[in-house]
Amino acid sequence: MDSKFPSASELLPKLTKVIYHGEDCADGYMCKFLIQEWFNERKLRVPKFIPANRKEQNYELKDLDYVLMVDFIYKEDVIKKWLTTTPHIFAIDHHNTSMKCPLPDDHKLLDMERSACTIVQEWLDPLKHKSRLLTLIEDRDMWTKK
Ligand SMILES: [Mn+2]
Repeated sequence: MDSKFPSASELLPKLTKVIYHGEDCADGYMCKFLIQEWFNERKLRVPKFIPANRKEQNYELKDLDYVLMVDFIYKEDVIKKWLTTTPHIFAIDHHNTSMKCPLPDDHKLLDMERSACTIVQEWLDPLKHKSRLLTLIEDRDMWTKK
C-alpha cells in the first residue's frame, strides 16, 4: 500500500463525487455502502455516488470536482482528458488494468491481492474487524475478477 495516499478523514470531506463499480457488483456496492456509512456516522454531507460500467465510459467531470473511484477505474484516455481540467481525482482499486491508470502515485491506492471493499474498510478504519460478509464478498470477487 502507498502510504502517501491521503487518509480517509483528510480526503472524504472534500469529495463531490464517488464513482463505484455498479455492474451488479457486490464488491462495488459494498464500497459504496461503507463510504456512505462513514458520512452518515459523522452526519456529514454525502457526495454524489455514481455507478460506473465498462461499456459507457463517457462521464464528464466538472473542473472543481473532487473525485474518488472505487473498484473501478476509467479508461486511460478518459482519465487523461479529465486530468486536463480536474486535478483532484483519486482511486482505490484492485484490478490489474488499474496499473495503467495515469493518476499520480499518491492518488492511487492499489492492492491486487484483496477486494476493493476490504481495502476501503481498512482505509476507513484500520482497527475494524473484517466481517463474514466482507470475507464472502472478497472470496467471490477475487474468483470472478477479470
Ligand atoms: Mn472488485
